[in-house]
Amino acid sequence: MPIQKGEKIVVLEKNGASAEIYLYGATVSSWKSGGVERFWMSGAAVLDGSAPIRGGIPIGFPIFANDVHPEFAELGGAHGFARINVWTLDDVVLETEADIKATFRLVPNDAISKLFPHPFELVYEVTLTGSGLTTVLHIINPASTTSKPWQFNTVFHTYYKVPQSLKASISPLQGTPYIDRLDGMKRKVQESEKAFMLVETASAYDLSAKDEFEVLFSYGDDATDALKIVSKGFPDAVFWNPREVVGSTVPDMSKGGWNEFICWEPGVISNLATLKPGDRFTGVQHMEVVSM
Ligand code: TA6
Repeated sequence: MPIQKGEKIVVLEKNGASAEIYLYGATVSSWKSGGVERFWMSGAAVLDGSAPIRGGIPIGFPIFANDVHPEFAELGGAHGFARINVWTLDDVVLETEADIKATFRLVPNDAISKLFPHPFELVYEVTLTGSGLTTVLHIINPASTTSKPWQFNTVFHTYYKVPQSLKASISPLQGTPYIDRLDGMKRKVQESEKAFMLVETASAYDLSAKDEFEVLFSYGDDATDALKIVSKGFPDAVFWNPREVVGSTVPDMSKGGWNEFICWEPGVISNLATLKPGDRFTGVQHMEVVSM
């Protein structure tokens, strides 16, 4: 079966690869390709729909984090309400010989409208091939005579599973400006070609110089494959790992979890984006397994 539609989880399969998506938050919780799980899921993750899922790809909307835009802090806390609401799966699933695509939607409910009193629609496409996964988020301000422009942040908070987070790296980033969220939001420039996760890091890289930003996610020098990650439409990407001192204070992070993942999170983060009635934002994240 190329798609299994469970009450809570949708499973996609294509050419030996698979992906699992919780309707709660439309959170992609697993992506297996080349016989390897590519996304990290905390052993202590809450999976009953009572808290955001710690792992996979939680979707942040309409806020990224309180330190970046404190004026948005009331919008569902850190990372907003999209990751803590149940999305619906469209009936139509598109399949070709090469891929399978499922689409998920979130529209306002009463609780959301109290926080964010704007008409909106989120449409999320997840496409699986034998070697790749593409996630596309459309954020829509529907046209109507009463609609007004509104602002948002968004993020694909992607947790990549790694054998050892100290060895993994993202490159090429040399010369890329970033905001250091752990150093008073100072603006800095990446000096080395590769960014490693040797200490606690929460840096928002500025990808806006290019419409399409490609990085190589390396598992380490001895790895036989790597991930090519391409993001389109997103002006930023956060590079995050709390390491032990902070990670051990996160209740749903399994002990030692910080050694097992690195987050590279394309998004609209350092500035709020504005959508006028009838406008749509589209952000794309494509991950492809490549041989080394
Ligand atoms: O994206 C990085 C970040 O904003 C960190 O600052 C960190 O707190 C993390 O996300 C996790 O946030 P969460 O709300 O899921 O605990």
